[in-house]
Amino acid sequence: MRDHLWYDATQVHIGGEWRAPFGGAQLDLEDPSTGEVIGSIARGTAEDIDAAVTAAQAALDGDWGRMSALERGRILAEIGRLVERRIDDLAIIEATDVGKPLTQARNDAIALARYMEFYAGAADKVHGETIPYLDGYTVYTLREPHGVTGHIIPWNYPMQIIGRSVGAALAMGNACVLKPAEEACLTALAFVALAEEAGLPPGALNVVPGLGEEAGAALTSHPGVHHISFTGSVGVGSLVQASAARNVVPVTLELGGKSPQIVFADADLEAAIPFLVGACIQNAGQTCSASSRVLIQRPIYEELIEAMAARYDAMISAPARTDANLGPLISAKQKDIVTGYLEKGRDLRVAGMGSIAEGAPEGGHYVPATLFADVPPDHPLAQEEIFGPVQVAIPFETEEEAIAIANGTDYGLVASVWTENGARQMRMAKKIRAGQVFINNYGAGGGVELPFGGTGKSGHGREKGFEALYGFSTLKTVAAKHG
Ligand code: TXE
Repeated sequence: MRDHLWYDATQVHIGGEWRAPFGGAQLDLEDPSTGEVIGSIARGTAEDIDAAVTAAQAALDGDWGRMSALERGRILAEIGRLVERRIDDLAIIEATDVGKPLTQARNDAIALARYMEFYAGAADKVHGETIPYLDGYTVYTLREPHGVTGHIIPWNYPMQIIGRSVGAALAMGNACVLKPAEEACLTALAFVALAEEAGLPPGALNVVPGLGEEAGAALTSHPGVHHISFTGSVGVGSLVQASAARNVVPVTLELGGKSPQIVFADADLEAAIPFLVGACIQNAGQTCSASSRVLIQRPIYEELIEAMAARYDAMISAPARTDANLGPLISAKQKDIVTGYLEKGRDLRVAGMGSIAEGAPEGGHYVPATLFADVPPDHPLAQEEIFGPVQVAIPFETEEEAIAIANGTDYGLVASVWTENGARQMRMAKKIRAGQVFINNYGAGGGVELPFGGTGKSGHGREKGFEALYGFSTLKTVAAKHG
C-alpha cells in the first residue's frame, strides 16, 4: 500500500520532516472491514510531542509567524486545490482506514477541500474594531492567534475534523500539533504532506500519531501549548479539560450527543423519512451528530415506524470498498460497545433490523442496523451515546412533552423539527437545548459555514464557520492616550 503513497504511515511528521518516533515503537494498522492488520503506524510519545511543540513555536517565531493573513489564505487555498486533486486517493485511504463506504469517504475529502477554500477566504476578513472612549484616547482591538494549538481528533471523520479545526487555526496564524486517533491516522499524515507541498512552512502543522494516554495526554499537559481543541468521548474530554486547566489553557470540546429529530403529525413525511434514518445510519452511526432518537407524534407514530422499519430491514452491512450504505464499525472495542447496547435493548420492541452481507469477512466489525420502537425516554438506549447504527423511536402527544423529552438527556448537540407550522418551528427552535437546530432538514448538507458545537455534555466552544476563527484567536485591546 505504501509504494504509491506520498506519505509514510510509520513515521511522525515534525518540523517539515518525516522521521521515526523517538521510542521507535509501532502500532498495528487494522482494516475494520476485514479485521486484518495491514501495516503499522508510529507510536508517538511525549518526546515526539515535545519536539512537535518546539517545531510549532519555531514556525511562529519564523516564516509562518511573519506571514500576512492574505499569504496564509493563499496557502490554504492551494492546500484545498491539492486536496481536490487527490480526492479519489484520499477516499480510498479513508475508506480502508475507517471502514466507511467509499462514497461517504469521498464526501469527507470533498468537505476537507471545501474547509480549506472557506478558511482561505476568511483568513484576511477577521479584524478588530475601534471603540469610542474618553476624549484624548484611541482604542482598538486586535485579533491575534493563540500561538501553538493542540488538536486531538477521533477516528470517525478525520478529514472533516482536520478541516474544521486545523483549517480555522491555520487561517488565524496559529501553529498546530495534531494528534490523530490511533485507530485512523492515515489521512492526517496524507494531509500534512499535501499542506507542505502547497507551501505551508515547516512546523506550522505537525502530526504525531500515537495512543491517547501517551501522545494525547502529553499534548494536553504540555506547557508550550496555548489552546486545545478536542473531539472525542465525554470521559476523555473532561480529562483533557482538567489537564489544560493546570496550565490555564482554553479548550474547545466536541463530545458527541443523543440528538433528537422531532416529527409532528403535520410534517411532510416523504421529505422527512430519508433524513430520519440517514442521519443515524451515516458512517454506521459513528457520528457525533448522529440522530439516534426520533420523537414521533402519536397520530402518525405507527405509520412512520413502519416506513422507517422497511428501510432498516433492507439495510446490509458490507465491506467499505463495496460502497454499500453501511460499513463495519471501526474496531472490536466499538463493536463490543454497540452489541452491549443491543443486548440492553433485548426486552424492547425491535421494529426493523438489517443484515450483514453474505461473505462479509468474519473478522470485520459488522453489526446489523437496528430500530427500536416504544422506547421509554429514560431507558439507557434513549439516554446514552451508542455510536453505532442503532436508533430509538419515542412517541409523544404534545409540543411540551416533545420538548421535555428532547431536552431530557445530558447532551445538547443537534436537533431537528419536522412540522409545517411556522409558529411551532420558531417556538421549538427557541426551546430546544442544542448547538444546532434544523427545521425540516437535518444537517443542512453539512455546510462548513455553519457554526457547530454543543451544550451540556456535548461540550463547549464552536468550530466550523466564521465563529471558529474567534475560538482560535485571542483579543487584545489597545488604548492609546494622545491628549
Ligand atoms: O474515544 P476517545 P474512543 C465517543 C463514542 C465512542 C466513545 C469511545 O461514544 O463510543 O467515545 O471512543 C484521544 N488524553 N466518541 O475510545 O478515547 C484518542 O487517542 C488525550 C464520540 O475512540 O475519547 C483519540 O485521538 N487524548 C466522538 C481521541 O482522544 C486522549 C468521536 C478520541 O478518543 C486521551 C469519538 C487522553 N487521556 C468517540 N485518551 C465525537 N464527539 O464525535 C484518548 N485520547
